[in-house]
Amino acid sequence: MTGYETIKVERRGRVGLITLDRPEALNALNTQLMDEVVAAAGEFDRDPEVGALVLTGSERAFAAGADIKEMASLEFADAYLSGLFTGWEAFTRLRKPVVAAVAGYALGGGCELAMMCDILLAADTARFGQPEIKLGVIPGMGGTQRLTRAIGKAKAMDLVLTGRMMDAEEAERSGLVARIVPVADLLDEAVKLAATIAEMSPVATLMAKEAVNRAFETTLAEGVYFERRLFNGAFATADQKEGMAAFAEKRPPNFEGR
Ligand code: CO8
Repeated sequence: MTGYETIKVERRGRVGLITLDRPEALNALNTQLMDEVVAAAGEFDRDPEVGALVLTGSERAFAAGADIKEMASLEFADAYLSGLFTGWEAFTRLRKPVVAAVAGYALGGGCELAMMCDILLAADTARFGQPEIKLGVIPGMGGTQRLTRAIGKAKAMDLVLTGRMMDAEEAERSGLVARIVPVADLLDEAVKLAATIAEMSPVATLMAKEAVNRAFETTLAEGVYFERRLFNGAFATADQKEGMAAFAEKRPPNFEGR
């Protein structure tokens, strides 16, 4: 995992940590950064020693959006034919849980990238917004859809149509973020959270992520049916036997991922 120029990548125990690192542009998401994040995250996703990922930025910005300077002179055909930024779709197909640790600005594509993650942990300094309307465009990496699902139409319209930012308190109140922590503790808390997830049965963890995400793609009846199939399937794993035996024997489980 070397040779990256726009991100830093490290392992902390069973947690794969990716840090966006374009400080000169407040971590604006250009094509190189997208390709590097997708490559590094994909490697962690395939690594059996990794159980969960953390994606973070700097104290000043998680990411201040897609790179406006890269996009400014594009014509329709350039954007359409190149499939501009569609590489991020691979990020949404990661199978392991990803914790977004957000401090400072998470704007435009930055907010959209945070919403592609599975759990959003915010520093008290975090500020979220979809300011694309002020640039004469609209969100293009899922913002109108994921934000609306996360916080409902009223607030999504408010943010998308005015481009205003919301602070961490409002984001938590609205259901966008799971928890707020002091900015100084953000990374430690995010890694701790990911490490907790990484201690669970890997099979059950992937099943749980898959099942929750299904809720956004299907009807309630189909979603419950999908969940039941996975739930029943969990009884074919050694980890289910171990988890339930450990409970009965009043000891911590030792999951082997089988
Ligand atoms: N792109 C490129 N460069 C950026 C970006 C960005 N999104 N944001 C900040 N920068 C750069 C600035 O240009 C500046 O560089 P320089 O020093 O060379 O001028 C440097 O980062 C520092 O920024 P500021 O001096 O502006 O810092 P401030 O603290 O004064 O302001 C803000 C911080 C409020 C975050 C401000 O930088 C800002 O408003 N940034 C733009 C936010 C924005 O509009 N984001 C949305 C971008 S559009 C988008 O994300 C669309 C996504 C969908 C695309 C999908 C296509 C299919």
